[in-house]
Amino acid sequence: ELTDAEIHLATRYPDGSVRLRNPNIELMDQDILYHLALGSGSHDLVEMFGDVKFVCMGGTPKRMEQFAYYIMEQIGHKLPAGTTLQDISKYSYRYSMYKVGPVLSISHGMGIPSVGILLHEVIKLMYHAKVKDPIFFRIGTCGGIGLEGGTVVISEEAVDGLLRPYLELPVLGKLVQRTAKLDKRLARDLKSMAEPSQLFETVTGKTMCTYDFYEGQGRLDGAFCEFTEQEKLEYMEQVHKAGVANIEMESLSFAALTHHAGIKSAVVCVALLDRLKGDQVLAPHEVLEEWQERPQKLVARYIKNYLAMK
Ligand code: R2B
Ligand code: URA
Repeated sequence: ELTDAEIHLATRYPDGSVRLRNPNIELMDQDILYHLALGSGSHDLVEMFGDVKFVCMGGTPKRMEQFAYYIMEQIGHKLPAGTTLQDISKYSYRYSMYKVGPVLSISHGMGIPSVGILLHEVIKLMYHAKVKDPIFFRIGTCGGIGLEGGTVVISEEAVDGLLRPYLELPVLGKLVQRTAKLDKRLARDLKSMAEPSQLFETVTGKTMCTYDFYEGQGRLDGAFCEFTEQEKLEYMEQVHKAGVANIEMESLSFAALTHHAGIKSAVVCVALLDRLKGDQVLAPHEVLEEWQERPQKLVARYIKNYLAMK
């Protein structure tokens, strides 16, 4: 097993640009990033994306559009006169992508398959655009374990529903396993920048990533349920004891694929409820809206600070 630093070196070119661990790509005369509605033949990807430093992903197109406007204000970025923010991937009808100076804000949809497809194409985009040392963030929502709704959770590592710290994917009839590691330093730096708020807490912990929102997260309120509340709570206590602070549906793929590409990444999610107390998301719309801004604010603070130190 290689250390983080070794993987980081082995997977990047000496100048920090993203190295693709796939010899086929450079042999192709063009690479179509189908789900982004972009291509290396049809677009000048270096010109369009060469200045990117941060890639921020979250579930919904609306939230990522809001984040794009928010980060624009925070870093004082001005759009060229007479232009407005455009969804670069609009014609994919799959994901939305906004670019604000060095920041990309992209929606990833729900679940490991959706974020996985996106990551393949965004990592290739970084390679084609010759971006150096990009940092990836997922800003999302989750269920907390023993945490009040509104609590922000910074992931230390991602585990699956069996508490295994890797992504498992069948490839050519065999199971391939990829370690789901996140950047420890980045997580620590984010934690140190957390708002000392009386209103909510920011914590760190393991994040459990599941293949389903209902049965896969031990909910009693799906269309099907074949376990008791007692069994659900025993499982929650067991994973809680193993260090799991929250449950969501993308971190495993996000951590595994960024780590495999030698890209630093972090996952910051706000808990919408405490899974020890219930299953339904009951908080009113306005409350949910405000909660979802919390991970955005933290990541924006990191980006702002990073750019100011340059
Ligand atoms: C959090 O919220 C979504 C499910 O409601 C899913 O994308 C996730 O990880
Ligand atoms: N997202 C999830 O995946 N689970 C929750 O409980 C809430 C949001």
